[in-house]
Amino acid sequence: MKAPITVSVTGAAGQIGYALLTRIASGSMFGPDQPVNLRLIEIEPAMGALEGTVMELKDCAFPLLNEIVPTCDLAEGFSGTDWALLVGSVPRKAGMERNDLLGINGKIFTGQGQAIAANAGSGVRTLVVGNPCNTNCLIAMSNAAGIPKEQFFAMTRLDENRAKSQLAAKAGVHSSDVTNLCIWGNHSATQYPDFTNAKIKGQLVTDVITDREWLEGEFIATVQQRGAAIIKARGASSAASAANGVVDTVRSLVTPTPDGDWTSVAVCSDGSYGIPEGLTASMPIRTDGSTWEVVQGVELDEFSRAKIEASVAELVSERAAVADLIPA
Ligand code: NAX
Repeated sequence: MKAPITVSVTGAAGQIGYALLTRIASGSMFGPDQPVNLRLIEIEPAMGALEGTVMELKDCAFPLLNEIVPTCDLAEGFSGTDWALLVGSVPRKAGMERNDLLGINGKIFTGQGQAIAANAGSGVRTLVVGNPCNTNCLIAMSNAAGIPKEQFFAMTRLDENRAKSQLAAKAGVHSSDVTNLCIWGNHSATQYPDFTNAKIKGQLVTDVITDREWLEGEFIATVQQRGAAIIKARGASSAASAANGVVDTVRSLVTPTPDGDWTSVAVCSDGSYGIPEGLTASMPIRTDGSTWEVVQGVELDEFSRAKIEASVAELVSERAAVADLIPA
């Protein structure tokens, strides 16, 4: 039996946490022969609800679940962890401006970044899900002294999956037939699902779906607004699909990327594609299962470049809004 991997999850009593923890404990994230320890982090008022989630996890009697530690102490929560999944954050309430949310949640991620650096091993990898996830990731990374920037990620995989599903439905194929789909920029309504480089069964999407008006209009809008559409229909924000996005993101980072393909995740920009260095922006990534690289040479037409620039401009303004939370 392999040694267990330790996974810390913040916001563990929330709805994404509820859908995510069973997926991790059942082996969906790290495979059917990899035991896991779970460190479940919540704020004090949610510890009662977390206890309920812990009882359910125990009641599943998962063969791979080695240990569960519920805690509201960050040091305990991140102690010796291999993966920090930062899901918990404060939801946007009526009357709250985007910058208010950035400020409130930003403070959560300074503390968590520091606690990760102080308590996890230097190899810890962090995936930020709590919104605004790109900028929260930037804050956590900037406050985690000593942890390499390459080990911080923010989630845009749910958006990639949504985009693949929309293209597959339009073309009458299965979503697994869609490859090379990159979400560029911010996980927000400005994100750009790049259909110009995406492929269906190896053929360019634009050769399979010739309705360019649909691709440039309805397709992009549907992906950008999918979160809001789910809230409208369900009365609650996406949870199972978001949890699935977390599982897919981590799996894609720990297993080699299939030949010729790439995956979307927001990473610290190295300046590729003119995205300012240091911003946490989503782009096409390939990995051998341990180290990753930004895929170079993806051709971007004028339409794509304009869309990416708009999303990157939003990231620049978010970074400016939280400048006081980013140590020089
Ligand atoms: P919930 O409100 O159901 O759960 C959030 C949980 O976080 C709560 O249990 C709360 O007590 C906890 N929490 C708050 N502050 C905390 C802190 N400082 N430390 C630890 N825990 C804390 O939200 P849920 O639906 O689970 O969504 C969680 C986050 O994911 C939200 O920010 C949401 O916007 C974001 N999402 C991000 C997505 C992405 O693709 N990046 C998609 C889904 C989702 O919208």
